[in-house]
Amino acid sequence: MSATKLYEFTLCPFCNKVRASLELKGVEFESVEVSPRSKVELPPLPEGTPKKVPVLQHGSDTVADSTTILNYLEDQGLGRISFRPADPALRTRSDEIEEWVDSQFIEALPTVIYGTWGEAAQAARIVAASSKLSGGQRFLVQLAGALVMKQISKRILARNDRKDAHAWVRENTEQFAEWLGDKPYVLGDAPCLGDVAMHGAITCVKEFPIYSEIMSSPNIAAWYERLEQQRRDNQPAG
Ligand SMILES: N[C@@H](CCC(=O)N[C@@H](CS)C(=O)NCC(=O)O)C(=O)O
Repeated sequence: MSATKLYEFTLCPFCNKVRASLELKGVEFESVEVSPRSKVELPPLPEGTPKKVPVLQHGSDTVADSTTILNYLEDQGLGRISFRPADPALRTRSDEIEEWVDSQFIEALPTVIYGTWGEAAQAARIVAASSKLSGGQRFLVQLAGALVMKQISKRILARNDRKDAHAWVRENTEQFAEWLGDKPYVLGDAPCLGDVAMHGAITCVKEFPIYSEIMSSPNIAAWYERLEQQRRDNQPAG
């Protein structure tokens, strides 16, 4: 049994943030896919913690919320790299960018994962492939999930006064590309929590049409590949 477990949904961008941090750091972990409705797989959570994913279990610690988990991994000094800048001003900026990824970039993602029938069907296929249900039951549950998410996606667009989901995500990507400029990472020569969060969020849409639109920015494509290379290089042996 692995000492570190990540409880997650395959298509949850917050979970992808945590997975990105663990993989980039080279921390060995076991992924536990959680059933979206019952969430029976989740371990007992600290009192008052919402029953949401991601949840990380490390030894006797159970930690919820993607930002709290990323900071927990830094505090524990787990893995081969630290993503927290030593300089206080850079650390504040790194936290701000990480927060922007949550509140702006991830806010828009459901609208390009479930926004069209084609996207919702693709989402249903991906979720079905990672679920433990079998056959027709699996298909029906995932289809129902995709239909609900399609409605949620409409509501997200309305509350943000947006009509074109893809244009919205492209705009957010351009904002990140502007911060990145010609630097290897968003704050300079070393990746920070902002890079990790953005890398995880983009990985979440890798199998959707928006991914190629995001990658049409040469700076973003080169930056993403730089982190991917680190992820591959840091894979735990075994
Ligand atoms: N602020 C939390 C948000 C987590 C979150 O919203 N998770 C969603 C999945 S993307 C969830 O578990 N939803 C299930 C539910 O609300 O019942 C974080 O950063 O981890």
